[in-house]
Amino acid sequence: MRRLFFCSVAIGVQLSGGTLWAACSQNGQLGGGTVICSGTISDSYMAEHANITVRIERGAVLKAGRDDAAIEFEDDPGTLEMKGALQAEGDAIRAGDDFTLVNEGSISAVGDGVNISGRDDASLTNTGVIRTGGRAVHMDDVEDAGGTGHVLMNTGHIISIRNEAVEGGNGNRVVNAAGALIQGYDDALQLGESAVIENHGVIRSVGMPGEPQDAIDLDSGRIVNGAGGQIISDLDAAIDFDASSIASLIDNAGEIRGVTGIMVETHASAANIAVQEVINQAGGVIAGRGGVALLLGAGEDRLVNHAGGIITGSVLMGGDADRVVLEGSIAGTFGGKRAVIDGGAGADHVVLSAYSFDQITDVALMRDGFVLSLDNGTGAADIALRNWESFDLAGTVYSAQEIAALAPQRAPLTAGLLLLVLGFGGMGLIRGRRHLGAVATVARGALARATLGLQSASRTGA
Ligand SMILES: [Ca+2]
Ligand SMILES: [Ca+2]
Ligand SMILES: [Ca+2]
Ligand SMILES: [Ca+2]
Repeated sequence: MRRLFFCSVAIGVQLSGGTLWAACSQNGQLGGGTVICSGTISDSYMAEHANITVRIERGAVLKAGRDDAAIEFEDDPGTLEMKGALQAEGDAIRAGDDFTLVNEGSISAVGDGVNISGRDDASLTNTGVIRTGGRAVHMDDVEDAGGTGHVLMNTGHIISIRNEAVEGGNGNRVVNAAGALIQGYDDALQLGESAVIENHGVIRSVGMPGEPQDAIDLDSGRIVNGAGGQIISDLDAAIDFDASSIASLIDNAGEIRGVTGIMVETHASAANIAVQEVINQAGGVIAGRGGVALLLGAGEDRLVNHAGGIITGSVLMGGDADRVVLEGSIAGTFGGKRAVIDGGAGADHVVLSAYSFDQITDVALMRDGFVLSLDNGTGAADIALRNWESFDLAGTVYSAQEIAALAPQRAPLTAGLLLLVLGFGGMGLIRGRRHLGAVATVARGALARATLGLQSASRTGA
């Protein structure tokens, strides 16, 4: 670490572009005071004592090489008031516990922007720009030490062009304001357990080809995505929960969109077994363009879709006793073409508050469920429901058998019979008996849906 010990009176240094005024004042070097850097400085700066505040003045530029951070705080705590620019070939800032950063300027680094990995309890406020090749904000643990209690408030831009934008540990809080951006090439925001995330701006993962990544990757926590907030992954899940047994909540009034919308790790070796509660408010969008909007795995998960909330893709609630509440009328096919609302294993309960039993206009059986056609006067709607054990229609609860009994009697196509049909060669057999008329028509429809269901299951089984 090279150290700057300019005197408090600025001195001139010869740079390739001519003589520029450059200095970090000595006043405050011993702690408790403020070091002020101004001009253009081609060197790094180390604060060697606790309680030093370093202020990079507006218009000042610190250019640092690969070996040392542009600004390093050797002792805790330290404060950096960034109004100018840091340009680092390695990390821009390294600091310890209880670090405070207020960045109103520009931080660029080939390495990390802010590297406080292994440390705790930082307060980071960014209203400017942090743009890096490494992690823009690296506040993770190191071998399970540190990484906790950080608070990151962003009203500016935090961008990594080759890595995660923000990587943290457990118990971190991140607020991304309206108009603000957290963008990663890898995950945009990767946090551990008990994260608290509030987004009104854009959190987006744009890479990486061949190794897709998520907008938010976490173990557990609370995510509030306000109206106008966007959580977007170009190549993978918008929100991905890794292994955890701690319950999580997502409250969405904005947009959550990815190849998959919200998903949990389901691999047996590292499965997320926790409760996910998802509330989609009026105007909220949860969309998975690969076909699955929500995949919530084990745990007694909850989904409430308020009237005016939009879900595009299948909803797969996974193991354990799950509950889905769909408020308001359905426009067309719930979830879109081919979407299935699947309770999975366990005694699952679905609520369709805007439809009564006598507003079911048709029931078409499919494997482990049926497609309900509905009309409550707002227009024809349908929803494919699989693996649900009880149904609340306008306040009255019905069993799957009671609803399946509404299916046309000419086609008592039980799951067993359907499997039999499939076993005999499926469509070919049915087509060969088209003279059976109504039976064949209904069976073909049911078979098509069952086949869809199988495709959906295989598509989402990973
Ligand atoms: Ca779950
Ligand atoms: Ca579940
Ligand atoms: Ca279930
Ligand atoms: Ca079930």
